Amino acid sequence: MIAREAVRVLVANWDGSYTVPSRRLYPHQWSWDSAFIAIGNARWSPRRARIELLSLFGAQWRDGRVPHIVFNPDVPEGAYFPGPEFWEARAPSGSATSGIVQPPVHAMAAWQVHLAEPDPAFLRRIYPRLVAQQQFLRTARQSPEGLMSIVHPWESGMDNSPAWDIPLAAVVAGPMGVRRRDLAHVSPDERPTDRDYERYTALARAYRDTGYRRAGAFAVEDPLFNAAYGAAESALAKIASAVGLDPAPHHAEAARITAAMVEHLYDDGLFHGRDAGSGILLRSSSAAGLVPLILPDLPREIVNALIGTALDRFEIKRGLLPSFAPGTAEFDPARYWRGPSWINLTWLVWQGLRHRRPDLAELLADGMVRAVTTSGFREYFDPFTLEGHGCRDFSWSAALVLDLLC
Ligand code: 9YW
Repeated sequence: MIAREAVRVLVANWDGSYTVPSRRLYPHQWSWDSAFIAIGNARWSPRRARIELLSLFGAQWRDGRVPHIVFNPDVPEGAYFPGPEFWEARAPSGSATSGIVQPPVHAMAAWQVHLAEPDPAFLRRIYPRLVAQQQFLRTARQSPEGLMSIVHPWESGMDNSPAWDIPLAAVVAGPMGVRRRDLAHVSPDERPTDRDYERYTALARAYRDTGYRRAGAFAVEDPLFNAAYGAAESALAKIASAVGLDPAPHHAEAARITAAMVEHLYDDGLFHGRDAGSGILLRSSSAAGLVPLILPDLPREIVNALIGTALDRFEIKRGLLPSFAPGTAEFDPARYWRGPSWINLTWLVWQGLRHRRPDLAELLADGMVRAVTTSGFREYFDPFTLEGHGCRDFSWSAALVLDLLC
């Protein structure tokens, strides 16, 4: 029943070659959404999942970057802010895009899509594009410590996480210039504030004005982003083997980034962001700090400590992972990435626990199913009451729950 409903949402949000995250709030193609959506679509239409990923990589830039939004030219100007007129960017394919990226979870998705229905031709097509995506990060975003930086909170995928409060406060806010469109669809208490948006747009404008080359006032090594990068290398190793190429460089790179993360981003039971400019660790209680559990080579004692934190500070025995630890001053159970549970974040940690603590993974799987059964495929959920927030019929909530059920 839930699986059938999930497929209904994915079908309703399909636009011919990709799936919108939500019809009204997010009417274009988003990068990491497409990866999660492909993982779900692989369960009932592997062909659709392959098309989803290939269409996203069709808008890859010459430097290898995969833009965080690919705009649909048929959507009226002004339906989404900031739209193509703000970003002023175009992929070699001719598509209008943004100029920033999102966590590189796509290699992981490509491998899952292949597992659902083996297709070496698909793997051969997507592999060089996935490699180029990683190469862009190594070339444009790597610090001397070997970690990858994000240059905008939107690149973390967790826009208004309290983890960014300090580095974002250093950004000089500019005028937004245009009316926000999100508030036409969802309540202001569930979204980032106008002050946040003034800083987001100032940062994006500054990056745009360097031709998307030089970071502005925000450069942070985020644990979720770096974990996704490392997990991508592990997935690329499997893909390389499947297409008859040498997996060894990918294994080596996965091991290297894992070690660098443990050395520079880990402290006291959790991974944290680090300011790439000052090298200062940005200690916070974001659930992004648990996502390195997806790294296969994480040392055993770190795994155990993360599990301890997940149990004590994130209370995952309740079945849902809050995006920020309850019991902190910043925690807000209804405001976007400042506390609510998100299916993608919970799914990533579920992946990390599956082979290490199947008992806990099962609790999270049950919790995700309970959330959507109680409140529908909402964008995010109160981690205690399971009340749904944000938009309805949200694609990755449907896709990832479908993955769990199959
Ligand atoms: C925005 C589409 C995106 C997600 C992000 C999430 C939100 C707001 O929605 O971003 O306008 O881009 O924070 O992770 O990809 O679902």
